[in-house]
Amino acid sequence: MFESLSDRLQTVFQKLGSKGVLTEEDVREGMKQVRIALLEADVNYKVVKNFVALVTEQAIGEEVMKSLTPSQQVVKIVHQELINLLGEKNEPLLEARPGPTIIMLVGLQGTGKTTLAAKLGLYLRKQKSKRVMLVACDVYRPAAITQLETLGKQLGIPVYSEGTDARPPDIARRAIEKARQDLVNVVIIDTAGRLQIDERLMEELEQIDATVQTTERLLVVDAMTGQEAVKVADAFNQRINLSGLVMSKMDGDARGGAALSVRAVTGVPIKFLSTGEKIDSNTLEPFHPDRLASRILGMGDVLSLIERAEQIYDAEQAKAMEKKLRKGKFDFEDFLNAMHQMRKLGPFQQILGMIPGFGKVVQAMEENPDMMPEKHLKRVEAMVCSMTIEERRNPPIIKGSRRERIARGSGTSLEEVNALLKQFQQMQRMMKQMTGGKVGKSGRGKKGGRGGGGGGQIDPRDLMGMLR
Ligand SMILES: Nc1nc2c(ncn2[C@@H]2O[C@H](COP(=O)(O)OP(=O)(O)O)[C@@H](O)[C@H]2O)c(=O)[nH]1
Ligand SMILES: [Mg+2]
Repeated sequence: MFESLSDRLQTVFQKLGSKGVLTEEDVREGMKQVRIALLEADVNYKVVKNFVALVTEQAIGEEVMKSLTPSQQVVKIVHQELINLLGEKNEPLLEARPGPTIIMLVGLQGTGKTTLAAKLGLYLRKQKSKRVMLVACDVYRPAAITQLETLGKQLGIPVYSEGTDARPPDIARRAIEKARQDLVNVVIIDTAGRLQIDERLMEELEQIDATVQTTERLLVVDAMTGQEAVKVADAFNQRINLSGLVMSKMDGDARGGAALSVRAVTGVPIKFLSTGEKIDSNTLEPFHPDRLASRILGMGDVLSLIERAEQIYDAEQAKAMEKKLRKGKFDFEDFLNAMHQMRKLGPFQQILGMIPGFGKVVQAMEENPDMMPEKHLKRVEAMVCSMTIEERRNPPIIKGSRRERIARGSGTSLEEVNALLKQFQQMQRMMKQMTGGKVGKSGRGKKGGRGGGGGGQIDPRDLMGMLR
């Protein structure tokens, strides 16, 4: 999502940047292009108009025009206005005191409510250490209840359900009683959807809310539905005082207009982005306006990447690996290990796309599958897997006939094996240089205590820093 918009905007700014001195005319022409780019991304017409007016007014101001880097100032203004448009800052979930916190998920059919119930449950348990309960209030389709129960079972999260005969407000009330008994912190209520806004559904949602006094009323918005999504959000908000929005299906190829318009039109904050059918901690992320704005402008999203790295970061393993690095004993087994860790971060091109300036690279790779790093990595992995344990631990013994055997075993060529071994040698040399002698000059030195033996560990943040 946003690739095409991101591309267009970057082209506009490149053009402005190539000019050095900017005239008011240049800025206005640039803003015209920005306007077209936003409209083509399906951003709401009024939102675009307002956005362009705000940016233009600031950009043709004297301070910008007379500054040393006018085009960069313009980018900065666009960045800031995008952040404002998206809601300024992350809005965390509200918590009820005393608990339990009650979250009601609402939205049209198929937007991803049930999927979100499970993702959110997992997120709250894993990241926030909450005891969670899911409640099945979509009583119109038996399959909906089974779906929630199956997800609950998979994740080990209890699901409260009374089948299809009870009324949703009553189910919700009894679920909350049960949650109190079981000392549950957060109750997530999955509700029914309709194909369109529907009076009876709205009444039912209002009744559930009136009965249990929900803490959060989150509307799940399908990002793929474009401007229609904005209309739906507006209609829901008129009836049910929404406390937040969740954009689902952000992994799709929609142009992104809904995500960019919905907050401005409804005034309701986006709280999460959901990016896949799979239920795991990589597919639900708290929404940060500044990060998305940076992503759109091709400044990358290093912060989200770091957060993700920290989630999978295994301190024990990192410490062990670091020790080996210091001794120059990093071998192919460690390499394989590191690769598996990295894979947990998510698909490679998605990770690359979060790094500033790599948006274009990712696009090129998607157009030319042979360039996919994933593909290359698979070949490397095959080669390493074709080595014996002894060879992995002691790469220098891999000579002539061993190399041929590895090439055959992994379905690669001798040249590839040679290249890999050469790269590995170079990497080892580089690592020895980096870790040998004076460590920790970069200043992250967390616990002070520099100088003493066994200092800091490898921190994913430092690794990310290297990529910048
Ligand atoms: N690609 C993608 N598919 C999703 C996402 N969220 C949900 N889905 C899929 O959309 C369909 C409807 O989801 P569901 O949770 O049953 O929607 P509900 O009717 O609102 O409860 C299912 O096939 C989900 O797997 C998402 O973020 N990305
Ligand atoms: Mg459902």
